[in-house]
Amino acid sequence: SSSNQPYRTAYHFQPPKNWINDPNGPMRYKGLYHLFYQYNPKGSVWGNIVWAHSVSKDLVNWIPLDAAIFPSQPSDINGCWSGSATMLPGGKPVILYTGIDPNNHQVQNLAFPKNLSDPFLREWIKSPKNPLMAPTVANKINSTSFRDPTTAWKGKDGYWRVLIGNKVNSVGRAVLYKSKDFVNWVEAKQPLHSAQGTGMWECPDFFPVLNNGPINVGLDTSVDGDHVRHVLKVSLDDKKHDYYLIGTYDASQDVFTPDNSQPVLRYDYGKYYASKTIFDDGKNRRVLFGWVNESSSQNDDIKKGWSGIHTIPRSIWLHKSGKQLIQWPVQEIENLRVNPVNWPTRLLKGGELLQVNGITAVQADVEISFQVREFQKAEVLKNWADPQILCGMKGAGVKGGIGPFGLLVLASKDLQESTAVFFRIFRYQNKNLVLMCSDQSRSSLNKENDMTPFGTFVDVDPLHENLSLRTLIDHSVVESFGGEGKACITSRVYPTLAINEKAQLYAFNNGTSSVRITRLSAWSMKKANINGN
Ligand code: DQQ
Repeated sequence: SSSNQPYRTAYHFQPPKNWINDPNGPMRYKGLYHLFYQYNPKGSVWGNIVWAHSVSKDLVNWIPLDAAIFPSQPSDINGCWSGSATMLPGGKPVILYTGIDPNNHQVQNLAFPKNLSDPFLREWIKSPKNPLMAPTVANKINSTSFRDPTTAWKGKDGYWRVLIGNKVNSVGRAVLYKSKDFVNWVEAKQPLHSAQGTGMWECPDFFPVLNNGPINVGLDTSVDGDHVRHVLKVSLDDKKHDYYLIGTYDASQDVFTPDNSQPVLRYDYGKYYASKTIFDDGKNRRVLFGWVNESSSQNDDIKKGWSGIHTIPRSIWLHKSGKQLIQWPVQEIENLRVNPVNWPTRLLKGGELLQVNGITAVQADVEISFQVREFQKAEVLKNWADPQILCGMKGAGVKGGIGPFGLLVLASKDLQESTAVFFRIFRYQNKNLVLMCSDQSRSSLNKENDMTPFGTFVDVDPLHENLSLRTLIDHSVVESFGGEGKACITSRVYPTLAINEKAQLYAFNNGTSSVRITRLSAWSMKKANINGN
């Protein structure tokens, strides 16, 4: 029950118990969404990995099915690690995944549905030719750094292409393989892309985005042409963050040239890893799935009997500037909204704290927008600083000029516990620089949790635009979207006082300047039906 399990989520994806990590092979088949995920059937720490399987009509409610892919042949006998689905012509899905073989080498395997007329795709058959890609003496691939095949895309020459994450010394690489029949794969002469000093590239993802297109419109993974740009996402094992590069894909040479040479942009500046996207041909959008690990101690995970959740799936597209991606929770999640609270426009003075009454603050969706009108009092930032470190030094309790202003979520009555999601505006090189923080340093009286604050700069000029924040609150997860999806930060928190009906929500301003709240809309969120919970 929720009284002894206060951290289980009500509308974020999780199984009833045990460890989960990466989303695997998401796809849409016969109108149903399929989500597989790395799962330990035997406990709440990583191990014994199989592909657990759930299906959904709406990306919100999920029906659990039996594990779809589990160790059964030499090429995966020590584990079925991450991989992706591809739709072959005629609407036939196939899965490429990493198997761990008897020598603990990482190899790539193919699986296909036993019965295409079953919309649940319950049973999967493995190719007798597995493994299809393997480290050999000849290819010099490191057998412990060769994993996580992408969704394949098809070139105009009729060849399928797939990327496998890899490293050579500290050079991260997206190794490219090509095939005509999806069974016989040949390594290309060079990787699609690589970067010095980045370490192992886990869970690569490679997809086209519309250049200067309408918001929220996605493309099939094989689409190419002058109207698109390409995105390469890699999960950096050394940093445990998902980074992406926007660039140009030269299909004739099979080379990707990013606009920035090193990965700097992240999908999420909080806790978020091993994500992957699909093209959703039902709604013509690209949808992003990602894993959120716990921030609690392993002992606490064992005690509560589970570990890991997924974020709300996000629509993802290229911002009109061409410089960054935009992410927004899929619109279907709004079907869980009930009992709206709307505030009239109002001033939020320096030092003010306003409670948002009338919602279930432990399980909520909040949208708030701020208008800044006086810029004189902005704190001056003399030297560039790492935004996460800035958020650590200048938490919600540190008074500023313009800001900190934002939300206190999962707050206890006396504010002994709260998580602060807020903005602070600096003057830097004669421009306004917007910092967004998700500060969980005061989120719990239990100091066993990792409570390091998160932060990023948001590319919004508050002189010309309102500054918006949307936060999805769900017991132990706080998923925030600043600047209409320009900056995302996901936090895990474990309050001891602000649990269930005791949690409260506030808007606050701890700067000296007033700011105007131009919008506050908050909803209680209904519980979703997730895997029988
Ligand atoms: N998780 C999987 C690997 C992948 C890693 C193993 C990323 O395939 O590289 O559970 O979290």
